[in-house]
Amino acid sequence: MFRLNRFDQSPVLLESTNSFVLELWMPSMNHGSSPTTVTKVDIGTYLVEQVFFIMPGDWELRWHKMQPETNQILETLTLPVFISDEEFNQSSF
Ligand SMILES: [Cu+2]
Repeated sequence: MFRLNRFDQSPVLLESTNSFVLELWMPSMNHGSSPTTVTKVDIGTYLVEQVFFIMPGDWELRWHKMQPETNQILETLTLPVFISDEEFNQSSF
């Protein structure tokens, strides 16, 4: 589960009329992973499933705020995440 908060302490709208998409991207190799699914659980809380890091290394979680009618990206919050060999091996079964 992922709660969207801003690191700079700027206020976050309690309710958003936008939809959200989480893109998994590996910048060093210029590829992503299969699309995730995002489901709204509560105001400001979203459940993300189908999150598959297909290899270890440096990834980016690109959290896109979408305009629902046009499906246009309005804003992107990028969070770096490192998947170690150990974590990768533990997650594949
Ligand atoms: Cu890669």
